[in-house]
Amino acid sequence: MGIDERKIKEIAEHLDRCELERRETDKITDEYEITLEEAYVIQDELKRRKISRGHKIIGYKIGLTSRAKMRQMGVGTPIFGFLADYFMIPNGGKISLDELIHPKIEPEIAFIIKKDLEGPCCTPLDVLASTELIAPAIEVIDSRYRDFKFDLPSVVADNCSSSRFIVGCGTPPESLDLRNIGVIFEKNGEILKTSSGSAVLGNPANSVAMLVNHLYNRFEILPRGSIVLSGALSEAIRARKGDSFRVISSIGCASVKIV
Ligand code: 0L1
Ligand code: MG
Repeated sequence: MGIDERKIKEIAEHLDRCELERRETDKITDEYEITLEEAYVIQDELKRRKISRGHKIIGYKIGLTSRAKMRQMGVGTPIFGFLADYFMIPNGGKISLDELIHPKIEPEIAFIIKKDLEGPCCTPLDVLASTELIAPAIEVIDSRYRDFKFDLPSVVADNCSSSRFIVGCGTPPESLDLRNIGVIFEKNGEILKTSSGSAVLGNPANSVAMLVNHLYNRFEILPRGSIVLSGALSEAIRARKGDSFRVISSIGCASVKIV
């Protein structure tokens, strides 16, 4: 490893404080040379800090799930972050802009997992067999880096810009073709984008299977009860005070207001 344990703790503390104090920072690779593996170790330390403050880890998110975004970042696989309990906002609820730095909103499809899932060879079929519900969701990303300017190790260390999320009512997956779940993304009652489940790596169950195999490589499983945000269905949109966002889909709706 290029950076030692002390540096890992220092960087995790710095990113944690930036989140808690709502302040931007330069990307960490401006100061340190960090590999992707080291970035995940920093993310683990960030998770450990939150757990030590009494928070629970209630799920995971997958980022960079469109081929275009992967190409832009020069990677062949998505990236993975965790969801802490305080990230979750009730459906139809409000988020105060003052709590965040420069939030952006993404429409997503969430999975609620009913049976533990374990790699190393998890498939989309395994994911569906272990999923209780599929639900429309909204992810609020809020990179701690100035102007969302980062490289791959920096964004992974920063828990993949995770910040808040909203999950709507769910539907069991049995009767669904996930590729064809139609989704309308609205801001203040106007349609910003229409898309379908296939925008996430061809099928959002693919990205969840990749998450499970990634967790296996880190000696972890995806435990039952987890919420998984499978990836953005379209480009993230900057949120301003007074904006309302809605994800309307054939399986239900999720909404949030920024106040
Ligand atoms: O959830 C996402 O797809 C975002 C991953 C991190 C990259 C970003 O902040 O845009
Ligand atoms: Mg996302």
